[in-house]
Amino acid sequence: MDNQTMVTNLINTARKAFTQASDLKALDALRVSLLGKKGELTGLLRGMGQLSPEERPAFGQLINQAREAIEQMLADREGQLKAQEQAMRLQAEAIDVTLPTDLPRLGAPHPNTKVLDAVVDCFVGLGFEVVEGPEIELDRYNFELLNIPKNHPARDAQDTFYIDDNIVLRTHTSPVQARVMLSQKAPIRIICPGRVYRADEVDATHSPVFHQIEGLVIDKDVTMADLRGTLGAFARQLYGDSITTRFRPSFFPFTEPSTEVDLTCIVCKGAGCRVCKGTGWIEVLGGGMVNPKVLKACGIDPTVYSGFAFGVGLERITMLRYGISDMRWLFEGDERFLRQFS
Ligand code: 2U9
Repeated sequence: MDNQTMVTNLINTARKAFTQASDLKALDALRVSLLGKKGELTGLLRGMGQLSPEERPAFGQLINQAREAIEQMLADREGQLKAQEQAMRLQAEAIDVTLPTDLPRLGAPHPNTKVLDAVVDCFVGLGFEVVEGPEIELDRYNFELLNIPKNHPARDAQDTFYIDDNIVLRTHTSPVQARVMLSQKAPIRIICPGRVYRADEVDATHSPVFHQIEGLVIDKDVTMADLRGTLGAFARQLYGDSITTRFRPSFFPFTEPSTEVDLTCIVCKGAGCRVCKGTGWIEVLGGGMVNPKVLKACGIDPTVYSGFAFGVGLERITMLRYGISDMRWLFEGDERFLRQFS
């Protein structure tokens, strides 16, 4: 076999071997077997010693061409295999970002919070400010300034939690309003939401801890008509335009005259149903004109100023808003209940 044929055979065999090398390790073994010190090409080169000096340059050239061809094949195959390996690795390491994961468990606003936010929005829109005050109160602010006399049943230890003779857990948020009247000048336009305490047994409609939202407006020429307009706007904003108010005479020591305020039943829209016991109305609020005795006790001249006040139980309107039939759900922190308001 002549040299040319030998080299051509070597190149052809190498080409076939390169296509068969299926990974980088096999490719490296092939490189060693072809180009290494003990490799086939080196073996051919060794045979050069047996050639005549005239034959050597042509043979050397032949070997160099073969080396170049083989190195090119090696580089090409290496490129292919590297690309192949990378593609395989990318596929193996692929992450499906659409797979569901362990989501953090998000909380939800308490239904009381949602309703309170809506009430606050409504009154802030009417120009009221939100004021808070202490839950542990002096008898003076909780009762005395509000014209609740010493023998009044509300003062009884059966109804009120006493810390000592002089200190109580507030039974309403009215002491906050008394504090504002004593420390600020008219005009006053405030709502006072907050936690209040009464010595009640727990049942579907009572809790010893609940929340009130009370409002107070003091200015010149404030009348019952202003109370009607304000509570009408409140009813429409919270429950819709079809809801109106009905005022019935009542009595509170701190307002004179006093009124209980019904709203059109939000379930049947006045037609009569179980919730309104067939009357078409539900009792929701209380209110009235601030008793002149209270104005005076709180440092406001009742011959110059008048005012209206009202109060509403937050749990009551939350229950109506969401159709909750038992108040205990609002205090138990049961996630199955609370999740429904997220
Ligand atoms: C001052 C003067 C007057 C606040 C008022 C009511 C009527 C009322 C109830 C609603 C449901 C209590 O939570 S409830 O059980 N409240 O009926 N509240 S007038 O009158 C005030 C407050 C402060 C200085």
